[in-house]
Amino acid sequence: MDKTILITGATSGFGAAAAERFASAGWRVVVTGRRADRLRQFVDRHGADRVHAAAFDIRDTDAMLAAIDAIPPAFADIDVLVNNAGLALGTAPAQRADLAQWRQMIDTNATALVALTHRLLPGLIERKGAIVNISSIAGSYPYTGGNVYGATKAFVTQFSLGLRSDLHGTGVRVTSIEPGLAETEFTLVRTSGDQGASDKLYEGAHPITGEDIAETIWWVANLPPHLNINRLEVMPVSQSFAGFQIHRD
Ligand code: NDP
Ligand code: 8X3
Repeated sequence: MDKTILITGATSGFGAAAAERFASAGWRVVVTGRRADRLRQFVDRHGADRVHAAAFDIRDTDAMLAAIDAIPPAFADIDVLVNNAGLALGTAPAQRADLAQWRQMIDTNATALVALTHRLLPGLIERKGAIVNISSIAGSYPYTGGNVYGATKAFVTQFSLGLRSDLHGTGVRVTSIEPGLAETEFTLVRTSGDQGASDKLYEGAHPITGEDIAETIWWVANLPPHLNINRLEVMPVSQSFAGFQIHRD
């Protein structure tokens, strides 16, 4: 397979599973994230001829641009960009939320995603590549405490649809994948390391796994070139919809 994929947030969860999926199938994979040790382990497992690791904080645009410029020639022609790095922080309602956490979610989930996409777009157009954005059901269905996290994901979904429109005629494919309850490090991060809360949330729910979403990304990226999946909402069978809340005097 003579193709290259760049996956952000490849140190854990969906990103790590997707990196594994594509590297195992013989793609060249550029993996990014802040935890350099995990990226190095991935290179050690698959070999430096198949995997290039770029460790940076994606909120730091200069560091991100420098890391992209430093990608070795063998990995520089990126065919598929997976914008996966992201996080939720906190579950407090807006009136009790931490503004710094809100800013971190916006900077990571929205601003950084836009900056990286902007940097890679010319090459993706040249190669008729693909962009896969990891959004969330939280971008479509509001829930208490989801406030800014949900808003960043609504942004990701709408940005994906806008890109589709702008890229009309270029052959570049754009997909917004919108997962529901998935067991990764997501809840550990959201709760600032509360393993008990994370275990409790997923217990008995048979949540989505990293491998499930990796397989979804694989499917989307390997469809015949005349097909584009615009939006893909994925939930575990155990998750569905509930009603509105009503406050009474
Ligand atoms: P994880 O916490 O397991 O993985 C998140 C990844 O994002 C990590 O690799 C982390 O790398 C990276 N990341 C976070 N902040 C930064 C940063 N500032 N700079 C660089 N990399 C960063 O969670 P998931 O795999 O679940 O999350 C992946 C995506 O899926 C996110 O966008 C999330 O919002 C979305 N999602 C998750 C769902 C879920 O229920 N799990 C459901 C729907 C969507 P590192 O810490 O090494 O920097
Ligand atoms: C993660 C899904 O429902 O926890 O994006 O917000 S949810």
